[in-house]
Amino acid sequence: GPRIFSGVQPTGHLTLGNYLGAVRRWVEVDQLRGDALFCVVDLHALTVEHDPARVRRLSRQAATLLLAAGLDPERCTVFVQSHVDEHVRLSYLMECTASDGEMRRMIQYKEKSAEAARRGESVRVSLLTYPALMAADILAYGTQEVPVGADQTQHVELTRDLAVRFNQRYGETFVVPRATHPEVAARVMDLQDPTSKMGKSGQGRKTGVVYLLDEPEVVRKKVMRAVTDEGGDGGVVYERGARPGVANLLDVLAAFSGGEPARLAEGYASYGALKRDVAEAVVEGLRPVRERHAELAADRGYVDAVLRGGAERARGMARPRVDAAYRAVGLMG
Ligand code: AQP
Repeated sequence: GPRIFSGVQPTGHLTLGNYLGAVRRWVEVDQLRGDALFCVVDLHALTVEHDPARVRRLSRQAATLLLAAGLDPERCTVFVQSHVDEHVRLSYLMECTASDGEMRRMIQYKEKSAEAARRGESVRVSLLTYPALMAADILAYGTQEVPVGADQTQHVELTRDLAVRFNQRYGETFVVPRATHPEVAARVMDLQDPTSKMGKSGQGRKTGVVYLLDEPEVVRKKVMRAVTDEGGDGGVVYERGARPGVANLLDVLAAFSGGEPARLAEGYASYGALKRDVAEAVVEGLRPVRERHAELAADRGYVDAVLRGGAERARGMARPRVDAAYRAVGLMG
């Protein structure tokens, strides 16, 4: 099967967006058909103001959740980015391949640097160079496919550009990867602000964000209070542009129950009935993940052993290519 790589940042508690946009497909599709690596990308969590103890805690939680969701260490490689030095080694070569202009054009950089400025915080250099590290994450493994949510498209495009440029300048070294996205719910929106992506970072727990570890009662409340759009009396229609709140709920429902969001809409006379079904679908869909997480969280030894084994395997896969890249650019090796 194809070589597959993807990751999740320990910048907050994992969300329904992470699950539907990425993790669920890693479990149900990618680990079965490919030679796949999944990574808790902890170095990326240091690009914005962070609390060391929290990052450490969230990294362990994210790894535990990946296993709870069904990643099977017998079928794929699960590890923590900072355990494998090759990522940082290659990141530097990517910084030497990219231009500052292409880094500054990244939407995530623009948004997060503006956010830092609003809060009166300085912008870390690593926030700008983030895509170089992400390119290294992907290219180190000869990755062919990168299963991600729609928000990561731009970074994967840049990764492709860097791979092509490096190969042209220094000789064939990297595989040029492509992004893959789920058919529905590639971009789950915030329930309170359906024009923004449901995101995990930021302080405190947000009411528009469903976390994978939320209790069923909390999930129900959040969904029932989701912002909907004007005009529910005429029934429920799927219109992403004009009715983003309702479209988001229909996407989530479709992701769990199957079927087309526009078709599902036809079955509802009111927003209330739709929300009740969405709430139950999410609660039931996340229940096995939450239960398995509770079991695994009690077994630190198991999770640690998986991550140690994963890092060792990942290192073995990355090292030859990163060494080759070092030689190719003219380092003595
Ligand atoms: N809302 C989403 N809908 C669909 N897919 C999503 N992903 C993230 N949010 C959504 C996908 O999940 C994978 C891991 O994401 P990440 O850890 O890089 O992104 P994040 O949760 O958005 O984390 P941040 O950047 O810490 O949060 P915010 O945005 O709040 O600043 C990726 O495949 C991503 O596409």
